[in-house]
Amino acid sequence: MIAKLEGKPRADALARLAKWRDVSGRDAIQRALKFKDFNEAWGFMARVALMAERMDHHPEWFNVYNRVDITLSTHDCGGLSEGDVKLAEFIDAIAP
Ligand code: HBI
Repeated sequence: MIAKLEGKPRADALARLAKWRDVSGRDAIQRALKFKDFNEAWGFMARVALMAERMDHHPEWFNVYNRVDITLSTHDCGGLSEGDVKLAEFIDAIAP
């Protein structure tokens, strides 16, 4: 069973993820990204998808042309977990 991230480890992790916002009404984080065009957005999504498969941890996302809105949460624990933090950090590292 995956542990829900709580207490100080959670606060510390969220403090590092300055570009991510809490989602109202659920235990999840969200970041909106904008790219030059669809090609760049899709290239980014492909890299995230490969990492998501490696991690067995997947984003919820919405893409229109050069926009990608990403929500991270862990369904297996009904909230935020270390997997969400790791995936968010990877996304931050490759985001424009
Ligand atoms: N991705 N975000 C997220 N949350 C999960 O709980 C999750 C996942 N990817 C795969 C996965 N769980 C598997 O453990 C199975 O539940 C399919």
